[in-house]
Amino acid sequence: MTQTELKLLCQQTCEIINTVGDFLRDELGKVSNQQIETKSLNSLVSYVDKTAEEMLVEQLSAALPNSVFLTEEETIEQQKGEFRWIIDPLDGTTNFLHQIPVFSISVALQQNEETILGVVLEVNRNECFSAFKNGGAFLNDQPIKVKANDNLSDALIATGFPYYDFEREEAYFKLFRKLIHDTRGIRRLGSAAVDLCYVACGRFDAYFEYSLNSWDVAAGALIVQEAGGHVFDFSGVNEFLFGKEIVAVNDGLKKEFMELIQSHF
Ligand code: 2AM
Ligand code: CA
Repeated sequence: MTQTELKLLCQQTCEIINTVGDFLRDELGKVSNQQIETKSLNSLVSYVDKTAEEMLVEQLSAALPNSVFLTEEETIEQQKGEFRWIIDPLDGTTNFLHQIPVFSISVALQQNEETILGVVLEVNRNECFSAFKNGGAFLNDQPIKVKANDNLSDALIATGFPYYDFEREEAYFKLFRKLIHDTRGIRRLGSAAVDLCYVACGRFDAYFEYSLNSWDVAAGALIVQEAGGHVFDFSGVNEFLFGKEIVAVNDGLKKEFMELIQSHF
């Protein structure tokens, strides 16, 4: 795919994701307790996630014929192929169901298993973050950059608390304790895709979490990289997509923050 085609597809993806964002906004507050299923410990889903996914699959298939899908709700057969969309139709389902205003839609496109496009819509603020490979990162058409900060004491850190996998909680909370002393503070928004986009646009300096899935991070990770930031797994290599652990950090704090992660995990 040429850069021009990729740019066009990125714009189309933003338009598609916006129509699904309208649907999520319309459904907010309408889901009854009987309509909520528990997939696994603390992992919730409703018709909203599934319908949003079906809307995305239909429109993205039309935008890129012969593409295949890896999706959280598995409303379509999960396949591998040259062009594969990795989709979370509602990232932050718990927030959505509790009417806490941080949730998003995350769509990434891979070509031969390399991520080439990422779009995340933060629904409540109507902020569309996007990036394509070697094309830079954008927030509603404005270019974005990670924060120029190399001072840990001035850094605002995002994380996700463990909510079902408590195997590494000791290491996690030891690092948490260190960070509340050594940084400006820690936030837990509840949508990994939004956390990553907030690192990309400089609102957060760094973000770390474990036990995530590829659809939570695929789009946001490219957006961070294209905004001049870095994304790793906890060991400092590139296995963040399927490795179930991720660190995103601005350029100035890369070395110091990765040393902190590696000394705890
Ligand atoms: P999801 O809403 O798509 O499942 C943040 O910790 C990440 O974990 C989110 O991206 C969210 O993605 C996922 N998650 C799933 N269940 C959660 C829960 N009960 N509390 C917090 N995050 C949850
Ligand atoms: Ca989800």
